[in-house]
Amino acid sequence: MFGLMDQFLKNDPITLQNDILRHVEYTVARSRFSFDDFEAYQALAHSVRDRLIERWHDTQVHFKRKDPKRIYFLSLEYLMGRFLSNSVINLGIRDQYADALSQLGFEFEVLAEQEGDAALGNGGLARLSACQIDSLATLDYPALGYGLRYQYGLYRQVILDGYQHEQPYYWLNFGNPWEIERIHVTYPVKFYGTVEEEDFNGGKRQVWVPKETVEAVAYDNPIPGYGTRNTITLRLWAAKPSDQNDMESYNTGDYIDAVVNRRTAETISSILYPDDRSHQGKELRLKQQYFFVSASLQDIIRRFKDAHSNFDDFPEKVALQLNDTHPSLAIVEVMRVLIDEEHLSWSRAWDIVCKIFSFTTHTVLPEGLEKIPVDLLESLLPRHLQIIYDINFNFIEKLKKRIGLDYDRLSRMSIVEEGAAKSIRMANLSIVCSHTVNGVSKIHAELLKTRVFKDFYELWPHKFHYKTNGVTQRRWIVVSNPSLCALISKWLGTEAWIRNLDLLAGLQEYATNADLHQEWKMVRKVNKMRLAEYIETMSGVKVSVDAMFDVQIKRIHEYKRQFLNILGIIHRYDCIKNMEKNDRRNVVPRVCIIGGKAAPGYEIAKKIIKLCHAVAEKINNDPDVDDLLKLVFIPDYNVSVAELVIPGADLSQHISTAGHEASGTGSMKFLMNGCLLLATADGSTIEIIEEIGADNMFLFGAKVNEVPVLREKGPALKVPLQFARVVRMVRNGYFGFEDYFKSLCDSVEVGNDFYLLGSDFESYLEAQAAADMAFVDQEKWTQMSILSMAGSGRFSSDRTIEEYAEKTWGIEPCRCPF
Ligand code: DL6
Repeated sequence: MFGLMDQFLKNDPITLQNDILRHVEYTVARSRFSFDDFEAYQALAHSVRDRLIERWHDTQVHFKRKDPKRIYFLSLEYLMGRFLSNSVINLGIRDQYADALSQLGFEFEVLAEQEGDAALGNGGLARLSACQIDSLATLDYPALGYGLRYQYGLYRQVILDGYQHEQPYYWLNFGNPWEIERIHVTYPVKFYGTVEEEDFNGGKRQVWVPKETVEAVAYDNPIPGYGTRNTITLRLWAAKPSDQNDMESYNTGDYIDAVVNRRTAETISSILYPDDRSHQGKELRLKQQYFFVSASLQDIIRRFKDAHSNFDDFPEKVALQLNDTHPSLAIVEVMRVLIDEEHLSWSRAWDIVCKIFSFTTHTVLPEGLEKIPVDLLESLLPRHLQIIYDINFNFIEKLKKRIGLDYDRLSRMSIVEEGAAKSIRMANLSIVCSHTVNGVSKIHAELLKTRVFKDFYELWPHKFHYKTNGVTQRRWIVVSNPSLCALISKWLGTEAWIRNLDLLAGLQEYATNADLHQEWKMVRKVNKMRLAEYIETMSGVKVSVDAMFDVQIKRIHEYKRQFLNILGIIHRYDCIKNMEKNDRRNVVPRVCIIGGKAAPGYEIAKKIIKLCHAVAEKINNDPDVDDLLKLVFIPDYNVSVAELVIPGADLSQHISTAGHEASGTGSMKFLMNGCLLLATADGSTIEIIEEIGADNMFLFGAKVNEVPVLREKGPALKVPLQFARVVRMVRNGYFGFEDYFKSLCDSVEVGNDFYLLGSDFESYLEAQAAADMAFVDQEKWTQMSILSMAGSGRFSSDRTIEEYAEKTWGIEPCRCPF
């Protein structure tokens, strides 16, 4: 069957050109004789989408026929970025499209720039989901990702006078050719109401009588694998009004109100919550979580029932991955559906639940652990609250038998947190009900076992594992750094590394090869020129590509210590200013680049952004330093900006206080692009050291176990004079705005410096000085750069996903035949 239908759509330049023109005329509805870049992009995207759909259909048919165990990946956030370049590369038809377009008078790269980012997430967790979806498709796993189709993605960051302002990002304004609306795939999702008791089979049972219904409509985004025909689905749900609510209003003649009320249904999927630190029990957030979980489970159960009649087979066919606690209501919903709708006994339902869920946590911060107020749950999902109480009762009874009446521990481990405001601890619920709890790096797993979830680890050590994060080389080398991609393939003599990143190790033997050095430097220079041009356009600052490009791009958080970076820059500036003119010749020129968004309500993070601008203003306009030091803030950091910045970076900073970054994935992207790391021994950096060696990086700072000891010292902690001096410069208004920066300075005063900027400052400066020295010796630097990228093989998300598939989900590849 596949032989006959293979390649229904051809990919030769003439066919592609006709295809694009046909879409200009009939999809975009512009004349094929006159259309602009954006219209050309739209037509191009539709032409690519046709090819995606063909493979996607074939994959779904194949999966249906084979009926393998599937992994359902539940995540409230995905930072997909742009689709065009990634799609044509994974489909293997980028060059054909580039040829076809050039004959039509368009340039592929120019059209690719027309696309906006799909920014349906906040930070690391959300980008990780996107990388993992790419790997699931590439490795042929029978997978389906579920999420929410927010109409407002992550806010746009606008900088006015150095202050961050947030602007809504209505990303669907110009349409979205990459999704397919499935109007026939809709499910009712219910809220509110009461729980009634009714007679059933000679006994009693609880029945939820909901009060409000919202329809979930599926929007499918085909995700192509690389080097395979497999194209899997990312299914995002949008909320639409349901006719079921309105009958009464219409009957009472309240037509206008009824129509206005319908519109409120749509708010459920309208907006992404913009804070990645904590969620303070907001009703809309809970509605979003349940809406997405309920629709996804109806879809999953419908698919299972199409081919099976006995729920005891469910764990043979279904694995459910909880991407952090955000989707953990899924556990309760499966219990409810199995008991209340499918009429299974509690113990049969519980047995199934315990076999299907795995949970990955992405934080070590206590404020990152979600809690849902009981009164909110009681009003929105009364039956679910009952089920949670029952799960907790059974758990605590069993626990008492294991550990006795240790009330402190029982209360710490309880799913229900007692107190003035009673709440449900979603992490405890997820651990109790999942067969596996995964951390995202080796050190993160250790912290989970010894600190965050110590009680649970002691009870169930077998549940605790880790899968070190990874990122996809398709996006982070092939799409974003085409010249490096070509160079690697040339020197390895194969493109096989695009599916097997371990092959990069083959470059180690050429680390001192003069020809490679020359080509390497050329590639890096071109990428730096591209970045310099972007910097000038964005900020008006001209930078020299001979300077070291030193980058820190990530969400702004106190623990990520962008403030430490800025204080280091002030120190560098201060040193240059205080130098004799002649000595300035020995200074290694630097361009310091910082980018990232602060959560809208995170005051200190917003002050860090303002400080960066205030310092930049001073330095960039000081003729004394000239090209020796520049500081630029890149606004509105997102996936596409990262694709441009990372290939142009010489040095990147990953400088969180040890024990705070669960993993970190930015470092992996920089590493793959031959950028050297300046880092603390935190998160996945510890494993990066194992792969490339401490000699090829610039490490500094307190180790994880030293951090609590240093904190204990409090006011007795020693901080270097240089630190006190640079903080004083900020405090005394050297950069202006002294009142505004006061609380920021207070946060690092001795005795108050929770993130230990002061005690790490000296070793931070030493690491920076070592980076300067290494940069002077360009041959040595290039060698370190080659060895960094050659050692990055372990940090492919393909490796992570294979580990999940084998060790956690128990699934096998299911490859669609060509
Ligand atoms: O696991 C992906 C990513 C880690 O690399 C980061 O270290 C971690 O901060 C991030 N967490 C989040 C928000 N977490 N929650 N919940 O993005 O996850």
